[in-house]
Amino acid sequence: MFSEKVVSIILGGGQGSRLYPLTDNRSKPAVPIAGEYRLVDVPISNCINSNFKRIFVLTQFNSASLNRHIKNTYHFSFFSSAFVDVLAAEQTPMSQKWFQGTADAVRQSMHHFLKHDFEYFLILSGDQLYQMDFQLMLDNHIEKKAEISIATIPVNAKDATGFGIMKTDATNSITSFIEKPGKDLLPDWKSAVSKEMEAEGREYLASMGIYIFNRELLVKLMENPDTIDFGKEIIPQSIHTNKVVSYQFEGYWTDIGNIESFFKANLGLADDFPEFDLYNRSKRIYTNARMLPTSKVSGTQMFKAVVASGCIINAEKIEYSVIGIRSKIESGSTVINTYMMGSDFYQALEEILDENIVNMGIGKNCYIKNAILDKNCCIGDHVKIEGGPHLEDVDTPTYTVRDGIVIVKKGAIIPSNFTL
Ligand code: ADQ
Ligand code: ADP
Repeated sequence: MFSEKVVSIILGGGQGSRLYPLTDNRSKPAVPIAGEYRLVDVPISNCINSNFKRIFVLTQFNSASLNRHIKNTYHFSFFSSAFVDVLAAEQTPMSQKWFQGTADAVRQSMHHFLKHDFEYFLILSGDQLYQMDFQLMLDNHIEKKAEISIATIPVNAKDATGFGIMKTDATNSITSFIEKPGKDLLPDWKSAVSKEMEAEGREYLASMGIYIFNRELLVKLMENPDTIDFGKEIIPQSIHTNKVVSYQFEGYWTDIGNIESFFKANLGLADDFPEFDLYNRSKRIYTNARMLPTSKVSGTQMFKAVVASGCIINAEKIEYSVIGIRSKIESGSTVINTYMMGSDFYQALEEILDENIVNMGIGKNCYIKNAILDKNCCIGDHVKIEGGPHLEDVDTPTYTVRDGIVIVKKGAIIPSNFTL
């Protein structure tokens, strides 16, 4: 049985331009992370682990890979009314437009939610890495008789400008809120935090973009068509008229909304003790059970390497990298600081033996550093791709450079002897 009180809504992304080119031909929730998961698996798994099993994923465009992933992954018992449904922006007689923002996405989809019996909306972002028990947040919401709860986390001044920042009173009710304050405004927004947080310089209380709303209140707030975003309009307006409470989270949480943070969060999984813990049974992250064969490795020196299932690796060296499902890396190749997403399928043997075809994966004697290789990349022999601050941002048909990270696009063919 699951909690009948809650319907969860995952905001699966607007245009996804900050994650371009990973979002070029798939919706943001379908972006592969950590070698064998998709971004959307994180919030969905947190919901399931919290026993909130009626879940909607709102996305700006319908992608085949997202639908396939959800359909193949989240099966509930025939007798259960648990579900994960993808709702893509759609034209209706009432609305002809794409989702204009987070609140607008919820407004346009409201008729789907209200078909269910529930008391609370749980609203989540789709691009964050964290493991959180939302039931504890709901308990706090009920105990405090809140109308809206916002999950919060102390952050430092550098990060504070990218988040909603708030101040609270002694009972943790939110008294003021500012969305993404400029540097000049920051000094006014410090909060009293624990000694530990103060020592780390984390003195600003940030919104994690995770909200609980009492059902009737959110329905009422949605009646005003001018409210587009939760962070810009709904939350700042509500703190003056409703009881809005902060629920402080103590664990690891990171926003992975842009290429740099996405890259760091993935490579962080190769640390000795990753902050995002994929090995904890009670905080399990679910994904498609693909029944892939085990990975096969030969002659490779590996240092801090995360290797997913179904790989065939004959590389010379892999260092501080995440190697995704069905990856192939040939002999003599070195891969450093790289997230290789892997492949959607294995090539047929006759294709692999055809000398005129650049095979999927990384060929012989390549050197790949500071890069993201999207799914199904075909990298020839003797290819050198080295990202770093020396590279300017650029977008080509086969690769993009952002913040010194080279992103080889999905299915791109990089011919032998290519150098970057
Ligand atoms: P941001 O993350 O900047 O700040 P936003 O861009 O609105 O806010 O994204 C929130 C979530 O909604 C993301 O997962 C995003 O992909 C998704 N989203 C955005 N536009 C969407 C649309 N049109 N349709 C569907 N989904 C959409 C918010 C809050 C801050 C808070 C940070 C924490 O506004 O107050 O500090 O989250 O990350
Ligand atoms: P995954 O969760 O494994 O990434 P997806 O559903 O996104 O799964 O896509 C991978 C699946 O798509 C493969 O298991 C394969 O069945 C199929 N597939 C995609 N592209 C091809 C292709 N070009 N040839 C054969 N199968 C393909």
